[in-house]
Amino acid sequence: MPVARPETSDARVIAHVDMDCFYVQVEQRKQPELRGLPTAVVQYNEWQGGGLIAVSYEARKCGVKRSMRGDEAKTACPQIQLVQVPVARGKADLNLYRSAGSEVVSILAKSGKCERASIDEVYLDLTDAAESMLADAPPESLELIDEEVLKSHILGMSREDGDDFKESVRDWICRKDADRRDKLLSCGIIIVAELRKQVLKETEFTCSAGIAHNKMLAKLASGMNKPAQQTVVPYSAVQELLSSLPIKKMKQLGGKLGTSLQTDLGIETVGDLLQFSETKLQEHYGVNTGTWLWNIARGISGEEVQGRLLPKSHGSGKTFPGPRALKLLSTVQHWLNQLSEELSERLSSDLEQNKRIASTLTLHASAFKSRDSDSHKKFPSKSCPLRYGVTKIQEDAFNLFQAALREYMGPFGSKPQGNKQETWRITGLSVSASKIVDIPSGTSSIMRYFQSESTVPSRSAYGCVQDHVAMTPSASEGCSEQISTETQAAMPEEDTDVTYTLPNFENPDKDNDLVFGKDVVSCQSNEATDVSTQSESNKGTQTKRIGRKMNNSKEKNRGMPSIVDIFKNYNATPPSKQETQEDSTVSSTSKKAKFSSSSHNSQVNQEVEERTETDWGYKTDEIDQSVFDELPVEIQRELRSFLRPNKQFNAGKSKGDGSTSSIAHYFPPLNR
Ligand code: TTP
Repeated sequence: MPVARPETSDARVIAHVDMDCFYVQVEQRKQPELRGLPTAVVQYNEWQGGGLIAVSYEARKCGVKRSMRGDEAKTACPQIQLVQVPVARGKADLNLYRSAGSEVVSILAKSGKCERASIDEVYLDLTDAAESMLADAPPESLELIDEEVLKSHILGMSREDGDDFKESVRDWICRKDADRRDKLLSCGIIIVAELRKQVLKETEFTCSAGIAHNKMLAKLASGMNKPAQQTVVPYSAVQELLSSLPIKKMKQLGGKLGTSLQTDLGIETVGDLLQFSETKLQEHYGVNTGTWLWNIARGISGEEVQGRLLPKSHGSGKTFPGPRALKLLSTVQHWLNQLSEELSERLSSDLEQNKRIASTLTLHASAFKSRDSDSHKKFPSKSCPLRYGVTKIQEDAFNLFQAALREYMGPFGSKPQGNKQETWRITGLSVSASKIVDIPSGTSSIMRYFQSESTVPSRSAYGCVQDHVAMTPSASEGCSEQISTETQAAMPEEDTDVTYTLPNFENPDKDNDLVFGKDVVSCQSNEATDVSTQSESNKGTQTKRIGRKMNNSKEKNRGMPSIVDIFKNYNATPPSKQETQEDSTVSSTSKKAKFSSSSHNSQVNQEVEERTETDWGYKTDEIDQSVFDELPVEIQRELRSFLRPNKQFNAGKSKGDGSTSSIAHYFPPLNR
């Protein structure tokens, strides 16, 4: 079967760097006496010794696995050292690990475009650095090649029996007759080995890396030889690698799609996908996913490394498994308050350190009903515009929860149906903040405003949120529930030592503390910005938006942006005509890769979707200035002063033209 060659990505050099048993290394740096010993990090709860979340390679040799609990691990490896995750607000506190991850990122970011993919993973685009090396000091000209480079695993490298491994690697790297793509990869191998040594020297952490022509292959390779090693995928080795790669091991195929490929198409390995035409795959899975599958079978991925050193979202979550499931609104509210407090703290430091604000608050939960024929019904995720301030986040999170609960329980709510009492149990809760943008320069007092908002509650903790998180009629009822639950807010005993949290590992932003599975990710993509819920008063015939200002002029203002939306959508450099033209002239293969990547991701990965959103600018008339009322007077004045010069400009330039000016014209360019 002919294999289409990627035209755009095969001359790139991409690395995926993954820290080895990361939390264990962080703990071992803190307690050096643990180095070299079988060690595991456990979640703080005491049930059967807590759940293992990171296991050292010494412990892995004794048969200890991450799925074990502490007691099991001790049975498997009596000498194991168990270290507990730090705890704050009754839940795991991952700040220590987050900042350790940032140390690594700051070292790696010096080498090229760097994307922080999770708490301990980074993608690097080393193409420029590799090209410079190839031009100035190509590998074949080097007299000495570092030992770390010579330990690299090069997939498909031919070696005669008895050949010395390191000599073979040296020969491969220094081949004069290699094609340009492999020569660039050779430079990548040298650069990455040097970076890993630097990380070790400066942080004491070891890491492993994958080096290939695209992100997908680099990520696959980085896990192939661990710890403290690097693996290279030359283009010629791609097919062999994919032909034996179990379909579920591929990123984004670990869930339902992977299962469907196995059961519906009888596919076991990624290479098996080659049997199917693109049309056939599209018939089964839709145009975009079909094309994406066709591409990955050939090792094609158009996904670019994004220059992003900071997380794309912040999240705080907790699970309540088994008997610890929450069953009272008051306990749900208690935990939402804790989670919101942590989230607010992280938002404040992001604002202070990085001058970024988030604009969407999302609530996820996992739940089950005690007596329910529809037991597989998912607890809906809900979002609304994010308001800064602990109390506001707490209020909004709880209101979102109540709106979601009503939808989950259906029209009968928790009222008895026949002689059955419908009850719910919550097994996981998380709040997250997304759609994070830089604050445009020149808005310093706005920043001060947000900063003070994040610490000073603006109103009673249990007041109804109606101005920003506009509620459906049914949701407004929730406010009275809220007040009444406050009066009985004593914590029932079973919920006081609730269990562990897990970071989000399906999501690219896995330094969220908790994820409730892939389905939530897709749920979020449906509902993240504009949750529509059925209005009871309209008996399901009309949908209403949660998250817009509700006041007397609400009809007029429907769809008008909030103040954070303005920042979110603000782009100092709107796409130029030239960029638009370039887009329309890319080659068909690269177009395919691009299209496939972005459209597929809109379903299973939000990254590309978010990238395109920022290319949008507000028009003057689209800015509902009444949203400025959210802000203190001096800030309102500052913002209005941004708008005023433009009006004058428009008036002078061409009458009636103002409605077509983007907000980008009003702000000075960003000083990034
Ligand atoms: P991983 O990179 O998945 O694993 P790891 O770094 O521990 O080990 P490896 O060398 O195999 O890559 O996860 C990074 C950290 O995230 C890990 O050290 C602990 C944490 N983590 C959890 O808290 N819960 C989980 O379920 C997983 C998978 C990881």
